Amino acid sequence: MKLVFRIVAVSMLGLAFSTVCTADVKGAEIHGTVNVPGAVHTPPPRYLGGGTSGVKGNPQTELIAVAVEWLDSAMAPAVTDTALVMAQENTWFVPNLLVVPVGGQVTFPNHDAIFHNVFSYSPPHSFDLGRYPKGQTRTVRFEEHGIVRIFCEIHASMYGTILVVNSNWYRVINAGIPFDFGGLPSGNFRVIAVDAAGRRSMQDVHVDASESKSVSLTLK
Ligand SMILES: [Cu+2]
Repeated sequence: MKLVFRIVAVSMLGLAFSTVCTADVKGAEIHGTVNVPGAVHTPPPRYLGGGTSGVKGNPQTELIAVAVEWLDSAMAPAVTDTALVMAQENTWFVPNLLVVPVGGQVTFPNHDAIFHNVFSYSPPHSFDLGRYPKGQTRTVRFEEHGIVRIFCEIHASMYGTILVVNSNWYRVINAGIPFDFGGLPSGNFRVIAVDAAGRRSMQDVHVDASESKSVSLTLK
């Protein structure tokens, strides 16, 4: 009698499990667009110490980092030991926008013939790497999720942003290009978008299994 009950219970569990798996095969999807109101302020051209190249406006300001964080799970994102790169080039941070998972690293090589500094006062991770010359680099590991604004104390025109996400669903897109994240579990998500100037937008959204939801974010 006991054995029969156990077999029935196990097969019911198996049925429930396979039903969940079937429903999650496609997964939920969040897609949408990020609206960028007006152009980012572009500082005037700056000239390097060597005097060889006048530097044009920052061509990267139309990039947007976008991610969805799963609010129902504290699961740590997958991280590799490979650091992303935010270089100092022609008195800019290049690229000046990155998105990294919590625990990820960013390296800041100086490619210019002048000294630069890299610092942030942002609460998720304030740091100051000091001044260093061409050919040197420093690496920072980001352990808290949030938006980290990056600056150089020597050159006020240098700015960048690193979006640190507690998620495996993230990417950098061009402004105006729709994004989509598929294969999501059902549940509650926070969609986060930020640009290099630190303008941001967030929206919470719930998706059921296999549901596809659209969001529209406007950076402020
Ligand atoms: Cu600098």
